[in-house]
Amino acid sequence: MISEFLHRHHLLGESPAKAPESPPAPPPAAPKTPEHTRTGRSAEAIQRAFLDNLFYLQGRYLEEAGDHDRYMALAYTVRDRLLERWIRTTQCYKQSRARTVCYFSAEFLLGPHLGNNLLNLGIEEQARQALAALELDLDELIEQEPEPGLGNGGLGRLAACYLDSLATLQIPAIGYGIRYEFGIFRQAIHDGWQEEIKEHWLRHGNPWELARTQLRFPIKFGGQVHHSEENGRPRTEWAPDLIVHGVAYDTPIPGYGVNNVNLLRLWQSRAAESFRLDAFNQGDHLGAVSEKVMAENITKVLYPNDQSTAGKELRLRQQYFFCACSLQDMLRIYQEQHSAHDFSGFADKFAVQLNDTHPAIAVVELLRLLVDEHGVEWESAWGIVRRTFAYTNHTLLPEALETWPVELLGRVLPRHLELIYEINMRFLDQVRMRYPYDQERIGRLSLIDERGGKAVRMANLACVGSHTINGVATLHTRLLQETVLRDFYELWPERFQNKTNGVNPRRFLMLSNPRLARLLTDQLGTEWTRDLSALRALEGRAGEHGLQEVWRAIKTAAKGDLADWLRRHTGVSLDPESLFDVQVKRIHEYKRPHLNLLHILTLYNRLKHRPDTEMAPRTFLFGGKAAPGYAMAKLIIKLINAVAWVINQDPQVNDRLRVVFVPDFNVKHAQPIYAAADLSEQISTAGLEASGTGNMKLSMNGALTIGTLDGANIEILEEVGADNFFLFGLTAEQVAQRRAQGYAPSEIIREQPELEEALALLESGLFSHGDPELFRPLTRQLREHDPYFVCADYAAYIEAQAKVDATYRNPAQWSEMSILNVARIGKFSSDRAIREYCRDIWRVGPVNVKL
Ligand code: 26Q
Repeated sequence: MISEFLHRHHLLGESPAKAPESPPAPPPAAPKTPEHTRTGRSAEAIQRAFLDNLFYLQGRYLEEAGDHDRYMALAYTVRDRLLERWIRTTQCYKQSRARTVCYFSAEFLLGPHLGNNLLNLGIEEQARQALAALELDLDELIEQEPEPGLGNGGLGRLAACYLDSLATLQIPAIGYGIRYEFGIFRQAIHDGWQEEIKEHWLRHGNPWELARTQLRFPIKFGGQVHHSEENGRPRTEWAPDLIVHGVAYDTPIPGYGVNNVNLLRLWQSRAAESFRLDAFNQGDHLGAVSEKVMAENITKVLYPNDQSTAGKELRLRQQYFFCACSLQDMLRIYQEQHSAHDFSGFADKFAVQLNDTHPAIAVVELLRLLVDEHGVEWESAWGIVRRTFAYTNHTLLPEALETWPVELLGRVLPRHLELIYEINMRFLDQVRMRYPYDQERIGRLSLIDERGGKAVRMANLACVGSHTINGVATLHTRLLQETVLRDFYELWPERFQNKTNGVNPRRFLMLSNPRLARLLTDQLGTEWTRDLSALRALEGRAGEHGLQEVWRAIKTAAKGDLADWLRRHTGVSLDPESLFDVQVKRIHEYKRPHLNLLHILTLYNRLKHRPDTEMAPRTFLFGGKAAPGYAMAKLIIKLINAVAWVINQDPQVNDRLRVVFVPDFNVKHAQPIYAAADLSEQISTAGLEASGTGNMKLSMNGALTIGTLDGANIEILEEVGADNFFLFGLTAEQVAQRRAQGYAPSEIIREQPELEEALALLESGLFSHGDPELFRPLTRQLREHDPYFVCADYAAYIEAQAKVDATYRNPAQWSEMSILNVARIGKFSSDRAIREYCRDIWRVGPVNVKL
């Protein structure tokens, strides 16, 4: 059975057919009554639609069309098939009067749509056939799509996984965010250094969105607030000095294998045409034009730093802009369906999830809309707010906790600052009753940090305005309760929950790794695609020789694909038989890519000293972007590339060691990397990675993890078992202890000659054309402060890596462990995570959509 599978799918040879399900079907044949061109799901209807769109939308005959035209024609063909479901979904949701989840996020890192939408609609095979009959290759068209990079990393990608799962679980949901004109920069590597290239992802048009130009809201900025009285009631008027319009752009989010198609609504800023007309007419042309530029700048570009918060005014404007648009949109929907004056049912209609503090200003904005614009009493308005919002925290790094200088917030959002002070006064009155003499605690809980330049603490605002606060992995939630949010936990323990992250198995297994997906379906049926825990059925078979053989063949084939791609894009050639050791993620010191490098340098030194050292040949793959202003992260990228050059050219070692930095790591490039990985590097300093999600994606694709007890690694280890995980390093508690005791890396370096030798090699100039100073900032930091405990974990890491090597040299053992990893990874599906959010936080249920 197994070997039949191998041969049927050409797993041992090259070029696989890609679809995970259904056997090859006959060429397109016209059904009896031809299906509608815009909605039919047969290969025949899809082919007709494709040719129609090619002609009528792209203005091309097949013969003269380029790849881009073909991609667009197919994209429109798929969009048409989404539209009827989308409209039907809106109707069904409206009729059901169900509660709608509104996921507020400054980032949605969706990745390319075409492959995903074909898969979720269940028409991939038909599309493949339709194109094949025209001698076109579906995968080549899928390859054409540019990545819409509207996010930095984990947090943005999590939002995208959650949107897919919400639709798949048939939950009425809207994603609200920003339509950045420029997403995350494209990373190029020149002379080993990262260069940032601006990425105009909309240049060739975006077939996946519909501009709703009629759906626009005015958003105010700056100016003054006037207080007066009207019929004995206080009246507040905000006279802004700038009004910007927010225009809605809608993207359909189809669920997998259901008719539900949910909505992602992103806001773009436009100048309000009439606002400065008077100025323009009075001759202030420049003033009017500069305001237009100012207005349209708001959604121009995504901030590319993922773990630090430079208090930039434009960032605050972005945050407020999208929250204010979204809340006005929700009030409009509410008023269409309910009374226009009674807002007491608002929280029953909507559940808002705040994706970190980036949208936390929404708490104040909803309060303002209710109190100032709809005349709701403070107490009831605040009750509505508190029942509406819930807040997810994604970080423990103190430098990543958002604050806004009071001066800045007051200038951009004067009314909001007043409201924040009022919320704070009422909140602190409560706190004082509970802790009458505890001034320090009151100071820590306050929404305003009064030390130094006053600043508004957005995490405190999010906590006060939410009914539920959650962390993203068990350890992270515990550390939140013990450290950053300790005072809030002591005050309101009942508000805290854990929701361990999950990832979308459709994108990160079915699309990323079609061979493995096909094997799983062949062996287990399709249940696992909707319920990942069904992979457990593989557990008892992990020792089967035949299964292991196919398992290895599938991995080797994926490694071959990646090697081909890398040869074309970087010129480096790799051996698919070597161990693919992968660290792909944003480059940050706390994730410790330099610990990985120290291991590579250690192996290099060993091979140089003892050329006959036995080891499984290894390919070290790195990928990830550094924030443009983060000098140390950029130096680490330079170092990875420099080490790669020296090692890959050195005939004494390059039969056993290869190093590659994959440029421009993004969702699209990630998929084939996940499929090809043998070893997943999850080596952050314990206590610093909130969860990690790449760890889940890699393990889901059969990579074994070498990792610390950090974030979700701990739960992955619990699931797959300690025997199937390479654990090393200090625990979060030990790190905290060592930090408190005063940690001195120099002592450790003295006791670890191989570590000293690796550092000395960096300082030798070998990787810097003889310049011993180039990497000095890095080695100095490691020798003197080592804030991320790289030296402290070095020995344990090297030892764990030796186990990796020994295990890999036993293919049966490695394969068994790999199969067990996949069999036991079900927990980390975003479907499981979303089910928990629905049950414990949002209290929402499914609405089935029938066509
Ligand atoms: C904030 C203010 C100003 C400019 C930028 C930012 C900003 C932008 C993005 C701050 C943080 C981010 C992104 C954070 C992030 O991706 N965190 C990751 O979230 C994942 C999903 O929960 C976790 O798995 C990771 O552990 C966590 O690092």
